[in-house]
Amino acid sequence: MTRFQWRTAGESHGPTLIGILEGVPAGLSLDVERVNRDLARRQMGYGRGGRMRIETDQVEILSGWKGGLTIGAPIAYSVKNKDSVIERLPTPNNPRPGHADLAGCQKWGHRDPRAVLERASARETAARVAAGGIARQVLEAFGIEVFGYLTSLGGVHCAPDAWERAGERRDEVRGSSDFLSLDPAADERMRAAVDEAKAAKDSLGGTFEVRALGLPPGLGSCASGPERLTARIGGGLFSIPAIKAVEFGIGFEVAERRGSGVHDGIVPSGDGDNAFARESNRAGGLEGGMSTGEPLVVKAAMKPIPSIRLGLPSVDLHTGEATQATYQRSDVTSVPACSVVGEAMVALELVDAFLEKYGGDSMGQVEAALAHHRAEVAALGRSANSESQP
Ligand code: EPS
Repeated sequence: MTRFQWRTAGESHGPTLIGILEGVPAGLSLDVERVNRDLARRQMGYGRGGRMRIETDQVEILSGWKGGLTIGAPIAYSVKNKDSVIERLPTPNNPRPGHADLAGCQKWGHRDPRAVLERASARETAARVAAGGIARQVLEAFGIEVFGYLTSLGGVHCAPDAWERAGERRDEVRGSSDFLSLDPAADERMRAAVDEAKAAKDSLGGTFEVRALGLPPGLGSCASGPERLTARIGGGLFSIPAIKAVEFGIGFEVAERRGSGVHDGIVPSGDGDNAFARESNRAGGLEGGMSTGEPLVVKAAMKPIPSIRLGLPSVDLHTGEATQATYQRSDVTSVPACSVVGEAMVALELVDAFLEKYGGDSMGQVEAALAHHRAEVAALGRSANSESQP
């Protein structure tokens, strides 16, 4: 069993979403307002529907801290729903292609797709962002930054060097984009794409990237499949509703190039902490299912939202007759929000792997284990250097 665990519960239009986090070390100074800013960021993005004007997501920490510091006990929290109308909403009889409606009714034997969609709804991801916001604060205390941003929407792509151009100003640049991208110059074209899709009664998907900086080498393991960090981060991203593809580093392009054009040469770094560096980072920061110490770079594709005003072919669950899928209310797109959820999922997977490796009951114990490993990595570099001496 891993040291770090998280769970969420709650329906989209029920009274509240709740979450429990276990394994957060004692002694973390938890900034709740920062978690609330993460939640507010998830509500952003041009193309959201009416629901986002109703909700103002705020986390309430219910347990696991005292005087602003975590105490090592499970952290329970809630994010309340203002639109708590589950018992009054009509039954959407005609399942939406692309949503969980039909497969869920077939799974549980429900006659009412609402019994399925209330949990399948992306509303649940608000609870994940709160968990990820706490996970990110654990990682940041050890110098690790996790950063998600949108890279394309409805076929409109951001500049490929947007990350490099934003540099240290990435937080500010992302905050200035209506789409949470690092290329605000693309906003206008994206806004036009959203307006066109809306006028056509349709929806849009897109891609986002998550990067993690400051990771020590050796998180995860090659010793068994489920321990591989690639599987864990990939699984975490695929657990987000609507994610259809995930790529690490150059991703699918690995299949097109020769080995020499894929693998990242190992070179002396001249750095006393880690004597080994890479000529490139096409692997996206992972080798053998472990972190290499280079930045983690992972990209994901979100499909367009299945609630489409246009109405796709469906069948009435009660009469069995061909008809159109039920439409109630929806976003045109929520890829910007999904980039925030992706950031949270990567943070949750990384904190799990981090605490698995350096786990201790308190932040101080984790710090000591990390310092010990850092010293080992530095020593490996020194022995490599001394063996290369005549
Ligand atoms: C969603 C449908 C919409 C979205 C919702 C996800 O909600 P409603 O059915 O209330 O109009 O707004 O997303 C959120 C509420 C959220 O917080 O992200 C769906 O069908 O998945």
